[in-house]
Amino acid sequence: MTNMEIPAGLKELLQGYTVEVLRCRPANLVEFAVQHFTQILEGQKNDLKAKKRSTRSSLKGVTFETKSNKPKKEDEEEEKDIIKSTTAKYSRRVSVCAEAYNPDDDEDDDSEPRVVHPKTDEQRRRLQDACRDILLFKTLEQEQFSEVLDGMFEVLVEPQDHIIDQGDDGDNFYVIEKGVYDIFVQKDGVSICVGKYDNKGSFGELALMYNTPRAATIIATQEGALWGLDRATFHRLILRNNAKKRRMYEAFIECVPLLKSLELSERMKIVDVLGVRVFKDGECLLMQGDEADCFYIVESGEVKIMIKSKAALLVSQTKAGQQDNSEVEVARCSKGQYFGELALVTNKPRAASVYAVGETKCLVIDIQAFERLLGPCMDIMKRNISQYEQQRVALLGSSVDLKH
Ligand code: 1OR
Ligand code: 1OR
Repeated sequence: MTNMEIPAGLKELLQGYTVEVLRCRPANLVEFAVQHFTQILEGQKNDLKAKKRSTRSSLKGVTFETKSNKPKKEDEEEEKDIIKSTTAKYSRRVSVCAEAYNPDDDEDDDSEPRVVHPKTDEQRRRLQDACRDILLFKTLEQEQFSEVLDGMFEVLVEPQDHIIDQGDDGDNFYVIEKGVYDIFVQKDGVSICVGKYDNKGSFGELALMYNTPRAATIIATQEGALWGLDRATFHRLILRNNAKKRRMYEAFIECVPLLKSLELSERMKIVDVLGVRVFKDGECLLMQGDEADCFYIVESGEVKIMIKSKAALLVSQTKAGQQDNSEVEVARCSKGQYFGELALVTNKPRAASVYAVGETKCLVIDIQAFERLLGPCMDIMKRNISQYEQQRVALLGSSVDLKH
């Protein structure tokens, strides 16, 4: 069986090639492949030369280097090879997908000194609270997460402050500690408010991830506090982690039926921003009536959907021995299925409560990323939403029947 193993890096190589084919649409696939892989090979040769030239001993004094043990170092080298092997001429600045693998080489270099902004205990506590639910941090190892916290700095804001202006170059990524921030996007020269952040969340990741101009303007509507993370630290920690995330989730995400209609590059952008959460058996993921800010895909385990309504009440009364305080199970979702889209699509509170059945792992996507990336899947979701409606009618009907 061992000789059946897929060589490390093969997937990434083929994926990189596929992305470039989709993007450049070359007439001759074979000729394009020769060009593409020659570029990568040349890149690798240059990297090797550069590696030999660089005096690795000078890295020894850097704080974050000293802690790493051998296997981790090898892992990081492998990570860098993936980052660099996909850095072909064709993927420079143009392809948003490939850019994620392409952190600026100099900024991403291990020799970049680790940034530490000293904080009081009180500041660190506030920072930790603000970062607890930040999806981009959810897949970081503990050590990387604490490096991120070290690298963050406090930014106090006044009403009407422009934190980010659309079109600018990206400097920092921001986590919200408090305050309300409007999101404006220019459409045909007119600035339209497309949403807001209300005392939680984060923004400013796109320009840093994909090396693109700022995609929106973010304006504080009241006094507030943010935590900034500079571009170099974001690259070093978040982008490297994203390369790992892509490797971990690309196979799974390709099998999610909802996302089938998306292009590979679009699915990879979802992977870049998703977070992962693990729930214990019986834990409540969503509460009916709550305000919604996330969308979920089950990675492993199962969830049950429970509703508390007149219809549910009628049904539960008919089921002997059911003691669920008028909540009734209406559906289950398992691996590859999604939930939590209804409130985001209809802009209403959660229509049902959701509980883990056994330990359950979910991929989580925030509302802004949902709106930005899942537009093409909207038809499928709307079709399924209309089925909820039919089901509701069916349930009502059956409960009435049973009563008589
Ligand atoms: P950035 O670095 O481009 C602006 O700087 C930030 O605004 C961006 O990262 C996101 O973090 C955030 N489209 C693009 N960026 C958005 C959006 C958005 N919402 C928040 N940001 N859309 C709105 C979705 C509610 C899509 C509008 C068509
Ligand atoms: P949400 O954001 O409202 C609860 O949060 C989620 O439960 C909801 O999105 C759906 O993703 C999911 N009625 C309402 N929500 C449902 C239903 C449902 N099934 C799953 N969800 N019905 C069951 C249809 C089989 C209708 C019940 C009367």
